[in-house]
Amino acid sequence: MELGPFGGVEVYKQRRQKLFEKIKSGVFVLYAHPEQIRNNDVHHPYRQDSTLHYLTGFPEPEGICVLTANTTTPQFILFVRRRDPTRELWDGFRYGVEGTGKYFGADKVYPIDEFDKVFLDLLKGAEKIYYRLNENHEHDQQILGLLEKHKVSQGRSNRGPLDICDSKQIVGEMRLIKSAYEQELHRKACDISAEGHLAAMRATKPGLWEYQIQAICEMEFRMRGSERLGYGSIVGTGANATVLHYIFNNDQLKDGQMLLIDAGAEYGYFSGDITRSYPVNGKFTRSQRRIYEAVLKAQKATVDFVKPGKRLADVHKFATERIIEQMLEIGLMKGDAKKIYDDKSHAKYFPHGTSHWLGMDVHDSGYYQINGEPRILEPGMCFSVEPGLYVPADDKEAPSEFRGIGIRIEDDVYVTEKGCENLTIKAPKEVEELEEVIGRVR
Ligand SMILES: [Mn+2]
Repeated sequence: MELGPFGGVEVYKQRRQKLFEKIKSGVFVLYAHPEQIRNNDVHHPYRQDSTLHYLTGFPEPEGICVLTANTTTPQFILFVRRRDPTRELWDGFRYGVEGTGKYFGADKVYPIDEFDKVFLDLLKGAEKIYYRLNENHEHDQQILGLLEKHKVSQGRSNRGPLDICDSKQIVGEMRLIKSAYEQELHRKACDISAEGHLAAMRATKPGLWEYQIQAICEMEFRMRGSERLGYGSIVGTGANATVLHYIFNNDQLKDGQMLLIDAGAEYGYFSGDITRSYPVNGKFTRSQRRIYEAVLKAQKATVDFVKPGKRLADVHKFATERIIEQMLEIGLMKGDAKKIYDDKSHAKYFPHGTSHWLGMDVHDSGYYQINGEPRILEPGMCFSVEPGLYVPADDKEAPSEFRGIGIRIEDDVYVTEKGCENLTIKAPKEVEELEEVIGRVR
């Protein structure tokens, strides 16, 4: 096992440096993600909170990161679990106080059980604290209790407790614009994700089960160096593809159906997010091809539309207009395009947004609006472009040829100086490319 943070301490130090400048005379406090119980004494696989990872690279649960800008020199302080031979025998290695100090570049490291005492000292002279409320009740109790003690310790001041600002919003704005190094990691996550989709396509054939296709896709992720998934994979055959967040993945692929896979690998804590839809038997029927190409045209036009100065709201409006045009073209809807847009009746078949921020979290941090206005796109922002059409199997209004078909095509794009870069183009999406690879096990 390689010790220390992924990629070395320097990158985390630079991020903290930027944050110190923003928090001025405040104290910033952030808890590690708690472990989650699956059943009895079995835990879900542990993954660190993205914001805590972003600032420290520290991978363990039950840690707290404190950044103090109220001191003469800014301090980076970590509270961590003590080493414990018995617990380590059962649950594995811990850095402990000494190891954390050695590998993570902290100015000071304390055992987590000393947090209450030390934190009160750290609050001296602070003007406010940065903390995310309402994410974890126990953490809230601890912090609010300490703020009350801090207030009492000031004697009669007529002041209330210190002001609380949100910790994750301030870092979220930093995380939204990715550095060249971050883009490099993200590009790799997207490459690996595309390779997983390609492997799944090659293996797809009637008779397999959704969870088997899932396993092939995820095995390729892992074999290419992805430690874990960016999110739970969605593999839906036939009408299962019309369920947006289908999670059962336990149905059998049948000849003549379309298959939808929404899956992404994580690399260096960055997540890919790709969706592809294609015929189980490797050959589009005429109807499948018509509805597929309707979404494909809208999706490609929307990727081309992305450039700095536009807003995500513009991207969504553009995608929606293209999808409506295409629905009218293939006869999925009838009527006037503008009227459909205005009364939102397209939402019956295209019910979700076109994009979300993408980064260390698949639905990444960063404001979507500033002062109530959709924000302007800038180089270094990354998001998904994922229009879709979903026709319920029992929809009497839709032409029968399209019933029970769900199509989503999703790529991940970076805003560049002049336009955008599509990071997931290696996952085939053209009809001819798909027909070439489906079922062709290497
Ligand atoms: Mn997505």
